[in-house]
Amino acid sequence: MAIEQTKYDPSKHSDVEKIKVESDYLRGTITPSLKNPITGSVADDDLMLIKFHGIYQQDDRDLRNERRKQKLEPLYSFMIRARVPGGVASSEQYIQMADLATTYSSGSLRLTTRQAFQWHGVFKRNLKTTIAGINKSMLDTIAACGDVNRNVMSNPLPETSKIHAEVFEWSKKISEHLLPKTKAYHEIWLDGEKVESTQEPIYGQTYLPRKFKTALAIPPFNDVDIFANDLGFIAIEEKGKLVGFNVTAGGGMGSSHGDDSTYPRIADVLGFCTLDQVLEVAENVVKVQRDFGNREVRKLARLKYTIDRLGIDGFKSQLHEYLGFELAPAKSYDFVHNGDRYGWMQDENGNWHLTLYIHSGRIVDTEEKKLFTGLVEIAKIHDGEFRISPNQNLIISNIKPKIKAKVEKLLSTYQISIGETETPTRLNSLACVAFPTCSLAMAEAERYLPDFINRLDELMAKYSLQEQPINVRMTGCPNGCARPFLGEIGMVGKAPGKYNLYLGASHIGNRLNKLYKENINEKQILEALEPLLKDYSESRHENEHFGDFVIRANYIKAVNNGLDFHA
Ligand code: SRM
Ligand code: SF4
Repeated sequence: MAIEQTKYDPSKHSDVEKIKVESDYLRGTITPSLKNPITGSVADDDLMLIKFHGIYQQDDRDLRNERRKQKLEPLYSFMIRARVPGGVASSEQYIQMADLATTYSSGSLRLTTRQAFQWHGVFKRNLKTTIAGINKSMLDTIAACGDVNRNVMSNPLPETSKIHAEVFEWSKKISEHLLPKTKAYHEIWLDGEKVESTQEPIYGQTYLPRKFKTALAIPPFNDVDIFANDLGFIAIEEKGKLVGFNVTAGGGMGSSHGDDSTYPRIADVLGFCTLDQVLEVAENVVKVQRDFGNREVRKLARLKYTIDRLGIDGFKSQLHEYLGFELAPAKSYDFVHNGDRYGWMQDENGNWHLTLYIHSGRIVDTEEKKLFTGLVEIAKIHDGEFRISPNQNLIISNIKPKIKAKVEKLLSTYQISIGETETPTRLNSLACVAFPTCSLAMAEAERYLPDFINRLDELMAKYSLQEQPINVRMTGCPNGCARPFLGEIGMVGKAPGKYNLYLGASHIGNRLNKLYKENINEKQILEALEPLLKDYSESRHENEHFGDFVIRANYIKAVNNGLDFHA
Protein backbone atom coordinates (compact mmCIF):
# COMPACT_ATOMS: atom_id res chain seq x y z
CA MET A 1 0.00 0.00 0.00
CA ALA A 2 2.78 2.37 0.87
CA ILE A 3 4.45 2.24 -2.53
CA GLU A 4 1.06 2.81 -4.19
CA GLN A 5 0.96 6.22 -2.53
CA THR A 6 4.18 7.30 -4.22
CA LYS A 7 2.72 6.62 -7.66
CA TYR A 8 1.69 9.84 -9.30
CA ASP A 9 -2.07 10.27 -9.28
CA PRO A 10 -3.07 13.27 -11.43
CA SER A 11 -6.54 13.32 -9.93
CA LYS A 12 -5.14 13.97 -6.45
CA HIS A 13 -1.56 15.10 -6.51
CA SER A 14 -0.27 18.66 -6.72
CA ASP A 15 1.13 20.15 -9.95
CA VAL A 16 4.65 19.91 -8.59
CA GLU A 17 4.31 16.10 -8.52
CA LYS A 18 3.41 16.20 -12.22
CA ILE A 19 6.45 18.33 -13.01
CA LYS A 20 8.70 15.87 -11.20
CA VAL A 21 7.19 12.82 -12.94
CA GLU A 22 7.45 14.36 -16.38
CA SER A 23 10.94 15.74 -15.82
CA ASP A 24 12.86 12.60 -16.83
CA TYR A 25 14.59 12.54 -13.48
CA LEU A 26 15.08 16.29 -13.06
CA ARG A 27 16.11 17.13 -16.63
CA GLY A 28 12.94 18.93 -17.70
CA THR A 29 13.69 21.61 -20.29
CA ILE A 30 16.50 23.17 -18.29
CA THR A 31 19.04 22.97 -21.12
CA PRO A 32 16.83 24.74 -23.70
CA SER A 33 15.77 27.23 -20.99
CA LEU A 34 19.40 28.16 -20.40
CA LYS A 35 19.92 28.67 -24.12
CA ASN A 36 16.85 30.85 -24.64
CA PRO A 37 18.25 34.37 -25.24
CA ILE A 38 14.85 36.14 -25.24
CA THR A 39 14.45 36.16 -21.47
CA GLY A 40 16.62 36.20 -18.36
CA SER A 41 14.37 33.57 -16.74
CA VAL A 42 13.83 29.84 -17.23
CA ALA A 43 10.58 28.11 -18.27
CA ASP A 44 7.89 27.81 -15.59
CA ASP A 45 8.24 24.07 -14.95
CA ASP A 46 12.02 24.41 -14.78
CA LEU A 47 11.67 26.89 -11.89
CA MET A 48 10.85 23.93 -9.66
CA LEU A 49 13.41 21.57 -11.19
CA ILE A 50 16.43 23.87 -10.94
CA LYS A 51 15.97 23.84 -7.15
CA PHE A 52 17.03 20.18 -7.10
CA HIS A 53 20.23 21.40 -8.76
CA GLY A 54 20.78 24.00 -6.01
CA ILE A 55 19.44 27.04 -7.88
CA TYR A 56 16.56 29.51 -7.33
CA GLN A 57 15.37 32.07 -9.80
CA GLN A 58 14.94 35.49 -8.17
CA ASP A 59 14.56 39.12 -9.14
CA ASP A 60 15.75 42.26 -7.40
CA ARG A 61 12.68 43.39 -5.43
CA ASP A 62 14.13 46.85 -4.86
CA LEU A 63 13.93 47.36 -8.64
CA ARG A 64 10.68 45.55 -9.34
CA ASN A 65 8.35 48.56 -9.50
CA GLU A 66 10.74 50.69 -11.47
CA ARG A 67 11.22 47.92 -14.06
CA ARG A 68 7.46 47.41 -14.25
CA LYS A 69 6.97 51.12 -14.93
CA GLN A 70 9.54 50.92 -17.69
CA LYS A 71 7.69 47.88 -19.10
CA LEU A 72 10.78 45.73 -18.65
CA GLU A 73 10.71 42.16 -17.40
CA PRO A 74 11.89 41.84 -13.79
CA LEU A 75 15.68 41.81 -13.44
CA TYR A 76 15.98 38.05 -13.20
CA SER A 77 19.02 36.49 -11.69
CA PHE A 78 19.74 33.28 -9.79
CA MET A 79 20.74 32.34 -6.29
CA ILE A 80 23.05 29.32 -6.15
CA ARG A 81 23.49 27.28 -2.98
CA ALA A 82 26.37 24.85 -2.51
CA ARG A 83 26.15 21.54 -0.71
CA VAL A 84 28.75 21.68 2.04
CA PRO A 85 28.18 18.79 4.50
CA GLY A 86 29.10 19.94 8.01
CA GLY A 87 29.97 23.36 6.53
CA VAL A 88 33.63 22.48 5.92
CA ALA A 89 35.66 23.93 3.04
CA SER A 90 39.44 24.01 2.61
CA SER A 91 41.20 27.37 2.25
CA GLU A 92 41.69 26.60 -1.41
CA GLN A 93 37.98 25.93 -1.86
CA TYR A 94 37.17 29.10 0.05
CA ILE A 95 39.32 31.15 -2.36
CA GLN A 96 37.57 29.53 -5.31
CA MET A 97 34.11 30.30 -3.81
CA ALA A 98 35.15 33.91 -3.29
CA ASP A 99 36.55 34.16 -6.84
CA LEU A 100 33.23 32.97 -8.25
CA ALA A 101 31.43 35.59 -6.15
CA THR A 102 33.64 38.34 -7.54
CA THR A 103 33.39 37.18 -11.13
CA TYR A 104 29.80 36.03 -11.50
CA SER A 105 27.60 37.15 -8.60
CA SER A 106 26.85 40.33 -6.72
CA GLY A 107 30.32 40.29 -5.15
CA SER A 108 29.32 38.92 -1.76
CA LEU A 109 29.30 35.42 -0.34
CA ARG A 110 26.43 34.47 1.96
CA LEU A 111 26.87 31.89 4.73
CA THR A 112 23.54 30.25 5.48
CA THR A 113 21.80 28.93 8.58
CA ARG A 114 22.50 25.43 7.23
CA GLN A 115 26.25 25.83 6.84
CA ALA A 116 26.27 26.45 3.11
CA PHE A 117 27.62 29.10 0.74
CA GLN A 118 25.18 31.09 -1.36
CA TRP A 119 25.79 33.35 -4.33
CA HIS A 120 23.12 35.90 -5.24
CA GLY A 121 22.62 37.76 -8.50
CA VAL A 122 24.09 35.26 -10.97
CA PHE A 123 22.68 35.94 -14.43
CA LYS A 124 21.42 33.08 -16.56
CA ARG A 125 24.29 33.39 -19.01
CA ASN A 126 26.77 32.74 -16.16
CA LEU A 127 24.94 29.91 -14.41
CA LYS A 128 26.72 26.99 -16.08
CA THR A 129 30.17 28.50 -15.67
CA THR A 130 29.55 29.24 -12.00
CA ILE A 131 28.28 25.75 -11.26
CA ALA A 132 31.19 24.23 -13.19
CA GLY A 133 33.52 26.40 -11.07
CA ILE A 134 31.97 25.10 -7.85
CA ASN A 135 32.42 21.54 -9.09
CA LYS A 136 36.01 22.19 -10.08
CA SER A 137 36.70 22.99 -6.45
CA MET A 138 35.25 19.57 -5.49
CA LEU A 139 32.10 21.02 -3.95
CA ASP A 140 28.75 20.84 -5.72
CA THR A 141 25.20 22.12 -5.57
CA ILE A 142 23.36 18.80 -6.00
CA ALA A 143 20.30 18.60 -3.77
CA ALA A 144 21.13 21.86 -1.99
CA CYS A 145 17.43 22.64 -2.51
CA GLY A 146 14.40 20.69 -3.82
CA ASP A 147 12.26 17.80 -2.54
CA VAL A 148 15.17 15.68 -1.37
CA ASN A 149 17.50 15.43 1.60
CA ARG A 150 19.50 18.66 1.69
CA ASN A 151 22.83 19.80 3.10
CA VAL A 152 23.53 17.69 6.19
CA MET A 153 24.62 19.78 9.16
CA SER A 154 27.00 18.87 11.96
CA ASN A 155 28.76 20.76 14.77
CA PRO A 156 31.49 22.75 13.09
CA LEU A 157 34.17 23.01 15.78
CA PRO A 158 36.66 20.13 15.85
CA GLU A 159 38.43 21.12 19.05
CA THR A 160 35.31 20.78 21.20
CA SER A 161 35.07 17.02 21.12
CA LYS A 162 37.27 13.99 20.47
CA ILE A 163 34.49 12.39 18.46
CA HIS A 164 34.04 15.42 16.22
CA ALA A 165 35.94 14.04 13.23
CA GLU A 166 33.91 10.85 13.32
CA VAL A 167 30.58 12.66 13.54
CA PHE A 168 31.61 14.96 10.69
CA GLU A 169 32.38 11.86 8.58
CA TRP A 170 28.86 10.63 9.31
CA SER A 171 27.42 13.92 8.01
CA LYS A 172 29.23 13.31 4.72
CA LYS A 173 28.19 9.65 4.58
CA ILE A 174 24.52 10.47 5.18
CA SER A 175 24.65 13.27 2.64
CA GLU A 176 26.18 10.96 0.00
CA HIS A 177 23.84 8.10 0.83
CA LEU A 178 20.73 10.23 0.37
CA LEU A 179 21.89 12.08 -2.75
CA PRO A 180 19.69 11.67 -5.83
CA LYS A 181 21.32 9.33 -8.32
CA THR A 182 20.11 10.99 -11.53
CA LYS A 183 22.85 11.98 -13.95
CA ALA A 184 20.85 15.06 -14.99
CA TYR A 185 23.13 17.34 -12.97
CA HIS A 186 26.26 16.17 -14.79
CA GLU A 187 24.59 16.33 -18.18
CA ILE A 188 23.16 19.81 -17.76
CA TRP A 189 25.84 21.65 -15.85
CA LEU A 190 29.02 19.74 -16.57
CA ASP A 191 28.33 18.71 -20.16
CA GLY A 192 28.41 15.08 -19.08
CA GLU A 193 27.48 12.38 -21.53
CA LYS A 194 23.73 11.86 -21.95
CA VAL A 195 22.83 8.57 -20.30
CA GLU A 196 19.61 6.63 -20.19
CA SER A 197 17.31 7.88 -17.41
CA THR A 198 18.77 6.71 -14.13
CA GLN A 199 16.54 5.03 -11.59
CA GLU A 200 16.26 6.64 -8.16
CA PRO A 201 16.54 3.69 -5.75
CA ILE A 202 15.65 5.68 -2.65
CA TYR A 203 13.44 8.43 -4.00
CA GLY A 204 11.64 6.99 -7.02
CA GLN A 205 10.27 9.17 -9.81
CA THR A 206 8.42 11.64 -7.59
CA TYR A 207 11.24 12.16 -5.10
CA LEU A 208 9.97 13.35 -1.69
CA PRO A 209 6.70 15.20 -1.10
CA ARG A 210 8.70 18.17 0.18
CA LYS A 211 12.16 19.32 1.30
CA PHE A 212 13.91 17.16 3.89
CA LYS A 213 16.61 18.25 6.33
CA THR A 214 19.10 16.31 8.44
CA ALA A 215 21.52 17.37 11.17
CA LEU A 216 23.94 15.76 13.63
CA ALA A 217 24.73 17.29 17.02
CA ILE A 218 27.38 16.50 19.58
CA PRO A 219 26.10 17.36 23.07
CA PRO A 220 26.44 19.62 24.96
CA PHE A 221 26.28 21.93 21.90
CA ASN A 222 23.06 22.25 19.95
CA ASP A 223 24.35 24.86 17.52
CA VAL A 224 22.81 22.89 14.63
CA ASP A 225 19.34 23.30 16.18
CA ILE A 226 18.79 19.58 15.87
CA PHE A 227 15.09 19.82 16.84
CA ALA A 228 14.31 22.02 13.83
CA ASN A 229 15.27 19.21 11.45
CA ASP A 230 13.18 16.51 9.78
CA LEU A 231 15.81 13.99 10.87
CA GLY A 232 18.46 14.34 13.55
CA PHE A 233 21.23 12.29 15.08
CA ILE A 234 22.43 13.21 18.59
CA ALA A 235 25.88 11.71 19.16
CA ILE A 236 26.20 9.44 22.17
CA GLU A 237 29.67 9.07 23.60
CA GLU A 238 30.64 6.37 26.09
CA LYS A 239 34.15 6.17 27.59
CA GLY A 240 35.41 8.67 25.00
CA LYS A 241 34.02 6.68 22.08
CA LEU A 242 31.13 7.38 19.72
CA VAL A 243 28.77 4.43 20.24
CA GLY A 244 25.77 5.59 18.23
CA PHE A 245 23.11 8.25 18.02
CA ASN A 246 19.75 9.13 19.45
CA VAL A 247 17.49 9.56 16.43
CA THR A 248 15.11 12.53 16.23
CA ALA A 249 12.38 13.15 13.66
CA GLY A 250 9.70 15.65 12.75
CA GLY A 251 11.22 19.08 13.37
CA GLY A 252 10.49 22.09 11.19
CA MET A 253 9.88 25.82 11.36
CA GLY A 254 7.76 26.75 8.33
CA SER A 255 4.21 27.99 8.76
CA SER A 256 1.84 30.47 7.11
CA HIS A 257 0.34 33.51 8.82
CA GLY A 258 -3.33 32.99 9.62
CA ASP A 259 -3.36 29.28 8.78
CA ASP A 260 -3.46 27.19 11.94
CA SER A 261 -3.13 23.93 10.02
CA THR A 262 0.53 24.92 9.57
CA TYR A 263 2.89 25.23 12.53
CA PRO A 264 6.51 24.95 13.62
CA ARG A 265 7.37 21.74 15.42
CA ILE A 266 10.11 20.43 17.66
CA ALA A 267 11.39 16.99 16.64
CA ASP A 268 10.62 13.93 18.77
CA VAL A 269 13.39 11.68 20.05
CA LEU A 270 12.57 8.25 18.58
CA GLY A 271 15.22 6.06 20.16
CA PHE A 272 18.87 5.05 19.84
CA CYS A 273 20.70 3.46 16.92
CA THR A 274 24.18 1.97 16.74
CA LEU A 275 26.72 3.15 14.17
CA ASP A 276 26.09 0.25 11.81
CA GLN A 277 22.40 1.21 11.72
CA VAL A 278 22.80 4.92 10.90
CA LEU A 279 22.47 4.79 7.10
CA GLU A 280 19.63 2.29 7.25
CA VAL A 281 17.77 4.50 9.72
CA ALA A 282 18.31 7.62 7.60
CA GLU A 283 17.20 5.84 4.45
CA ASN A 284 14.08 4.39 6.01
CA VAL A 285 12.91 7.59 7.68
CA VAL A 286 13.17 9.10 4.20
CA LYS A 287 11.25 6.17 2.71
CA VAL A 288 8.42 6.40 5.24
CA GLN A 289 8.12 10.11 4.43
CA ARG A 290 8.30 9.29 0.70
CA ASP A 291 5.41 6.87 1.03
CA PHE A 292 3.23 8.54 3.65
CA GLY A 293 3.92 12.26 3.14
CA ASN A 294 1.12 14.43 1.78
CA ARG A 295 1.46 14.86 -1.99
CA GLU A 296 -1.77 16.77 -2.42
CA VAL A 297 -1.18 19.84 -0.27
CA ARG A 298 2.43 21.00 -0.32
CA LYS A 299 2.13 23.21 2.72
CA LEU A 300 1.22 20.11 4.75
CA ALA A 301 3.81 17.84 3.19
CA ARG A 302 6.78 18.04 5.57
CA LEU A 303 7.61 15.03 7.74
CA LYS A 304 6.35 16.87 10.85
CA TYR A 305 2.80 16.75 9.49
CA THR A 306 3.19 13.10 8.43
CA ILE A 307 4.18 12.26 12.01
CA ASP A 308 1.28 14.18 13.53
CA ARG A 309 -1.11 12.51 11.10
CA LEU A 310 0.17 8.99 11.82
CA GLY A 311 0.73 9.73 15.52
CA ILE A 312 4.24 9.29 16.92
CA ASP A 313 3.59 5.63 17.77
CA GLY A 314 2.10 4.98 14.33
CA PHE A 315 5.09 6.62 12.69
CA LYS A 316 7.55 4.65 14.81
CA SER A 317 5.89 1.33 14.11
CA GLN A 318 5.88 2.12 10.37
CA LEU A 319 9.58 2.97 10.58
CA HIS A 320 10.33 -0.22 12.51
CA GLU A 321 8.48 -2.23 9.88
CA TYR A 322 10.53 -0.63 7.09
CA LEU A 323 13.74 -1.16 9.08
CA GLY A 324 12.99 -4.73 10.10
CA PHE A 325 14.20 -3.95 13.64
CA GLU A 326 13.30 -1.59 16.48
CA LEU A 327 15.33 1.34 17.67
CA ALA A 328 16.70 0.88 21.19
CA PRO A 329 15.48 3.24 23.94
CA ALA A 330 17.05 6.70 23.71
CA LYS A 331 20.15 7.36 25.86
CA SER A 332 20.50 10.40 28.08
CA TYR A 333 22.14 13.59 26.79
CA ASP A 334 22.30 17.27 27.73
CA PHE A 335 22.45 20.44 25.69
CA VAL A 336 23.69 23.74 27.12
CA HIS A 337 22.95 26.19 24.29
CA ASN A 338 22.35 26.55 20.59
CA GLY A 339 24.69 29.44 19.80
CA ASP A 340 28.34 29.72 18.76
CA ARG A 341 31.43 30.24 20.90
CA TYR A 342 33.41 33.18 19.54
CA GLY A 343 37.08 34.05 19.47
CA TRP A 344 40.30 32.04 19.64
CA MET A 345 40.47 28.48 20.92
CA GLN A 346 43.47 26.18 20.95
CA ASP A 347 43.16 22.43 20.58
CA GLU A 348 45.23 19.68 22.14
CA ASN A 349 47.54 19.59 19.09
CA GLY A 350 48.35 23.26 19.57
CA ASN A 351 46.42 24.44 16.50
CA TRP A 352 44.11 27.44 16.74
CA HIS A 353 40.47 27.90 15.73
CA LEU A 354 38.97 31.35 15.36
CA THR A 355 35.20 31.88 15.32
CA LEU A 356 34.31 35.19 13.72
CA TYR A 357 30.97 36.90 14.14
CA ILE A 358 29.61 37.59 10.64
CA HIS A 359 26.47 39.66 10.57
CA SER A 360 23.77 37.46 8.98
CA GLY A 361 26.51 35.48 7.24
CA ARG A 362 27.05 38.24 4.67
CA ILE A 363 30.69 38.34 3.57
CA VAL A 364 31.11 41.64 1.79
CA ASP A 365 33.47 44.60 1.78
CA THR A 366 32.05 47.80 3.26
CA GLU A 367 33.47 51.25 3.98
CA GLU A 368 34.19 50.21 7.59
CA LYS A 369 35.65 46.78 7.08
CA LYS A 370 37.01 44.79 4.20
CA LEU A 371 35.68 41.43 5.32
CA PHE A 372 35.53 39.86 1.85
CA THR A 373 39.05 40.86 0.85
CA GLY A 374 40.51 40.19 4.30
CA LEU A 375 39.22 36.62 4.46
CA VAL A 376 40.64 35.83 1.03
CA GLU A 377 44.00 37.20 2.14
CA ILE A 378 43.85 34.99 5.24
CA ALA A 379 42.92 31.98 3.10
CA LYS A 380 46.04 32.58 1.01
CA ILE A 381 48.37 32.05 3.99
CA HIS A 382 46.33 29.45 5.88
CA ASP A 383 46.28 25.80 4.88
CA GLY A 384 43.53 24.64 7.27
CA GLU A 385 39.79 24.96 6.81
CA PHE A 386 37.01 27.53 6.69
CA ARG A 387 34.02 26.12 8.58
CA ILE A 388 30.55 27.63 8.31
CA SER A 389 28.60 27.57 11.55
CA PRO A 390 24.84 26.85 11.62
CA ASN A 391 24.46 30.39 12.99
CA GLN A 392 25.88 32.00 9.83
CA ASN A 393 29.33 32.56 11.36
CA LEU A 394 32.75 31.55 10.10
CA ILE A 395 35.42 29.51 11.82
CA ILE A 396 38.93 29.73 10.49
CA SER A 397 40.05 26.35 11.63
CA ASN A 398 43.32 24.52 12.30
CA ILE A 399 45.50 27.63 12.17
CA LYS A 400 49.12 26.60 12.79
CA PRO A 401 50.66 28.38 15.80
CA LYS A 402 53.39 29.84 13.58
CA ILE A 403 50.90 31.82 11.44
CA LYS A 404 48.58 32.96 14.24
CA ALA A 405 50.28 36.35 14.50
CA LYS A 406 50.03 36.84 10.72
CA VAL A 407 46.31 36.06 10.81
CA GLU A 408 45.88 38.57 13.63
CA LYS A 409 47.74 41.18 11.61
CA LEU A 410 45.50 40.58 8.58
CA LEU A 411 42.38 40.83 10.75
CA SER A 412 43.53 44.19 11.96
CA THR A 413 44.63 45.41 8.50
CA TYR A 414 41.16 44.67 7.11
CA GLN A 415 39.31 45.94 10.24
CA ILE A 416 37.74 42.53 10.91
CA SER A 417 36.64 42.27 14.51
CA ILE A 418 36.36 38.84 16.06
CA GLY A 419 33.17 39.82 17.82
CA GLU A 420 34.80 41.11 21.00
CA THR A 421 33.15 44.51 20.52
CA GLU A 422 29.65 43.11 19.96
CA THR A 423 27.08 42.73 22.72
CA PRO A 424 25.98 39.21 23.75
CA THR A 425 22.56 39.90 22.23
CA ARG A 426 24.04 40.73 18.85
CA LEU A 427 26.29 37.68 19.02
CA ASN A 428 23.18 35.57 19.67
CA SER A 429 21.07 37.09 16.91
CA LEU A 430 20.14 35.68 13.53
CA ALA A 431 18.32 37.12 10.54
CA CYS A 432 17.35 35.51 7.26
CA VAL A 433 18.10 37.06 3.86
CA ALA A 434 14.65 38.53 3.11
CA PHE A 435 14.73 41.68 0.87
CA PRO A 436 15.84 42.33 -1.80
CA THR A 437 16.42 38.80 -3.13
CA CYS A 438 13.92 36.56 -1.37
CA SER A 439 10.70 36.34 -3.33
CA LEU A 440 8.72 35.37 -0.22
CA ALA A 441 9.82 38.21 2.08
CA MET A 442 7.07 40.33 3.65
CA ALA A 443 9.40 42.50 5.75
CA GLU A 444 13.12 43.24 6.08
CA ALA A 445 15.37 40.97 8.14
CA GLU A 446 19.12 40.92 7.31
CA ARG A 447 19.16 44.64 6.42
CA TYR A 448 17.15 45.66 9.50
CA LEU A 449 18.48 43.43 12.28
CA PRO A 450 21.59 45.56 13.06
CA ASP A 451 19.42 48.65 13.73
CA PHE A 452 16.94 46.71 15.78
CA ILE A 453 19.72 45.23 17.92
CA ASN A 454 21.07 48.78 18.51
CA ARG A 455 17.66 49.75 19.96
CA LEU A 456 17.33 46.55 21.95
CA ASP A 457 20.86 46.95 23.34
CA GLU A 458 19.96 50.45 24.57
CA LEU A 459 16.91 49.06 26.30
CA MET A 460 18.85 46.22 27.85
CA ALA A 461 21.56 48.57 29.08
CA LYS A 462 18.85 50.70 30.74
CA TYR A 463 18.02 47.68 32.90
CA SER A 464 21.64 46.54 33.36
CA LEU A 465 21.09 43.51 31.16
CA GLN A 466 23.93 44.25 28.74
CA GLU A 467 25.78 41.06 29.70
CA GLN A 468 22.73 38.80 29.22
CA PRO A 469 22.76 36.71 26.06
CA ILE A 470 19.19 36.73 24.77
CA ASN A 471 18.75 34.87 21.57
CA VAL A 472 16.94 37.04 19.00
CA ARG A 473 15.84 35.68 15.65
CA MET A 474 14.23 37.66 12.88
CA THR A 475 12.77 36.55 9.58
CA GLY A 476 11.00 38.37 6.79
CA CYS A 477 8.17 35.82 6.71
CA PRO A 478 6.91 32.78 8.64
CA ASN A 479 8.84 30.24 6.57
CA GLY A 480 11.35 30.43 9.37
CA CYS A 481 14.74 30.42 7.63
CA ALA A 482 16.57 31.85 10.67
CA ARG A 483 14.62 29.45 12.92
CA PRO A 484 12.70 32.34 14.55
CA PHE A 485 10.35 30.07 16.48
CA LEU A 486 13.35 28.94 18.50
CA GLY A 487 14.28 32.53 19.42
CA GLU A 488 13.82 33.69 23.01
CA ILE A 489 12.69 36.79 21.14
CA GLY A 490 11.35 35.88 17.72
CA MET A 491 10.30 38.48 15.16
CA VAL A 492 8.51 37.29 12.05
CA GLY A 493 7.68 39.68 9.20
CA LYS A 494 4.03 40.41 8.38
CA ALA A 495 4.31 43.52 6.22
CA PRO A 496 6.97 46.17 5.58
CA GLY A 497 8.02 47.42 9.04
CA LYS A 498 5.57 45.10 10.87
CA TYR A 499 6.35 41.91 12.74
CA ASN A 500 4.72 39.30 14.91
CA LEU A 501 6.53 39.09 18.24
CA TYR A 502 7.09 35.62 19.72
CA LEU A 503 8.46 34.87 23.19
CA GLY A 504 9.34 31.93 25.38
CA ALA A 505 11.67 29.61 23.47
CA SER A 506 14.37 27.91 25.49
CA HIS A 507 18.02 28.94 25.24
CA ILE A 508 19.02 25.41 24.22
CA GLY A 509 16.71 25.03 21.26
CA ASN A 510 14.30 22.41 22.61
CA ARG A 511 11.15 24.51 23.17
CA LEU A 512 9.25 26.68 20.68
CA ASN A 513 8.18 30.24 21.42
CA LYS A 514 4.61 31.54 21.16
CA LEU A 515 2.87 34.58 19.67
CA TYR A 516 2.90 37.47 22.14
CA LYS A 517 1.84 40.47 19.99
CA GLU A 518 0.77 40.57 16.39
CA ASN A 519 1.62 42.88 13.50
CA ILE A 520 3.51 45.58 15.40
CA ASN A 521 6.20 48.07 14.44
CA GLU A 522 9.57 48.71 16.06
CA LYS A 523 8.27 51.21 18.60
CA GLN A 524 5.49 48.84 19.66
CA ILE A 525 7.92 45.91 19.87
CA LEU A 526 10.24 47.83 22.17
CA GLU A 527 7.28 49.04 24.25
CA ALA A 528 6.07 45.46 24.57
CA LEU A 529 9.51 44.23 25.61
CA GLU A 530 10.43 46.99 28.05
CA PRO A 531 8.30 45.94 31.06
CA LEU A 532 9.36 42.32 30.59
CA LEU A 533 13.04 43.24 30.47
CA LYS A 534 12.61 45.43 33.55
CA ASP A 535 10.94 42.59 35.41
CA TYR A 536 13.59 40.14 34.18
CA SER A 537 16.30 42.44 35.44
CA GLU A 538 14.67 42.70 38.88
CA SER A 539 13.31 39.23 39.51
CA ARG A 540 15.15 36.64 37.45
CA HIS A 541 16.64 33.64 39.18
CA GLU A 542 20.35 33.03 39.00
CA ASN A 543 21.33 31.85 35.50
CA GLU A 544 17.71 32.00 34.38
CA HIS A 545 17.39 32.69 30.65
CA PHE A 546 14.90 35.21 29.31
CA GLY A 547 12.92 32.54 27.44
CA ASP A 548 12.40 30.56 30.66
CA PHE A 549 11.69 33.68 32.72
CA VAL A 550 8.78 34.90 30.56
CA ILE A 551 7.12 31.54 31.10
CA ARG A 552 7.76 31.38 34.85
CA ALA A 553 6.50 34.97 35.22
CA ASN A 554 3.35 34.05 33.30
CA TYR A 555 3.83 36.41 30.38
CA ILE A 556 3.38 33.56 27.94
CA LYS A 557 2.50 29.86 28.01
CA ALA A 558 5.10 27.22 27.28
CA VAL A 559 4.68 25.42 23.98
CA ASN A 560 5.45 21.78 24.58
CA ASN A 561 4.41 20.50 21.22
CA GLY A 562 3.89 21.99 17.73
CA LEU A 563 0.17 21.29 18.02
CA ASP A 564 0.04 23.74 20.98
CA PHE A 565 1.68 26.53 19.03
CA HIS A 566 -1.56 28.27 18.09
CA ALA A 567 -3.55 27.19 21.13
FE1 SRM B 1 14.76 28.85 3.78
C1 SRM B 1 12.52 29.14 1.27
C2 SRM B 1 16.71 31.18 2.40
C3 SRM B 1 17.23 27.98 5.89
C4 SRM B 1 12.47 27.21 5.74
N1 SRM B 1 14.64 29.93 2.07
C5 SRM B 1 13.66 29.87 1.15
C6 SRM B 1 14.03 30.69 -0.08
C7 SRM B 1 14.73 29.78 -1.04
C8 SRM B 1 12.87 31.45 -0.74
C9 SRM B 1 12.16 30.80 -1.89
O1 SRM B 1 11.70 29.66 -1.78
O2 SRM B 1 12.04 31.47 -2.92
C10 SRM B 1 15.02 31.70 0.57
C11 SRM B 1 16.05 32.32 -0.36
C12 SRM B 1 16.44 33.69 0.13
C13 SRM B 1 17.64 34.21 -0.53
O3 SRM B 1 17.52 35.22 -1.28
O4 SRM B 1 18.73 33.69 -0.32
C14 SRM B 1 15.53 30.90 1.74
N2 SRM B 1 16.65 29.38 3.99
C15 SRM B 1 17.25 30.43 3.40
C16 SRM B 1 18.61 30.72 3.99
C17 SRM B 1 19.63 31.23 2.99
C18 SRM B 1 18.42 31.71 5.16
C19 SRM B 1 19.64 32.33 5.74
O5 SRM B 1 19.52 33.51 6.06
O6 SRM B 1 20.67 31.69 5.93
C20 SRM B 1 18.92 29.33 4.59
C21 SRM B 1 19.60 28.40 3.62
C22 SRM B 1 19.90 27.09 4.26
C23 SRM B 1 20.70 26.15 3.41
O7 SRM B 1 21.90 26.36 3.27
O8 SRM B 1 20.14 25.15 2.95
C24 SRM B 1 17.52 28.83 4.86
N3 SRM B 1 14.86 27.71 5.46
C25 SRM B 1 15.96 27.59 6.25
C26 SRM B 1 15.60 27.04 7.52
C27 SRM B 1 16.52 26.82 8.71
C28 SRM B 1 17.02 25.41 8.79
O9 SRM B 1 16.77 24.60 7.90
O10 SRM B 1 17.69 25.12 9.77
C29 SRM B 1 14.23 26.84 7.49
C30 SRM B 1 13.34 26.35 8.65
C31 SRM B 1 13.46 24.90 8.91
C32 SRM B 1 12.48 24.15 8.07
O11 SRM B 1 12.79 23.84 6.92
O12 SRM B 1 11.37 23.88 8.55
C33 SRM B 1 13.78 27.26 6.18
N4 SRM B 1 12.84 28.22 3.51
C34 SRM B 1 12.07 27.63 4.48
C35 SRM B 1 10.73 27.48 3.96
C36 SRM B 1 9.52 26.86 4.71
C37 SRM B 1 9.48 25.38 4.60
C38 SRM B 1 8.21 24.81 5.18
O13 SRM B 1 8.26 23.70 5.67
O14 SRM B 1 7.17 25.43 5.11
C39 SRM B 1 10.73 28.04 2.66
C40 SRM B 1 9.55 28.15 1.70
C41 SRM B 1 9.21 26.85 1.05
O15 SRM B 1 9.91 25.85 1.14
O16 SRM B 1 8.16 26.85 0.38
C42 SRM B 1 12.07 28.51 2.43
FE1 SF4 C 1 12.71 34.56 2.65
FE2 SF4 C 1 10.93 34.08 4.53
FE3 SF4 C 1 13.10 32.55 4.34
FE4 SF4 C 1 13.33 35.00 5.18
S1 SF4 C 1 12.16 33.39 6.21
S2 SF4 C 1 14.64 34.03 3.62
S3 SF4 C 1 11.80 36.08 4.03
S4 SF4 C 1 11.49 32.67 2.84
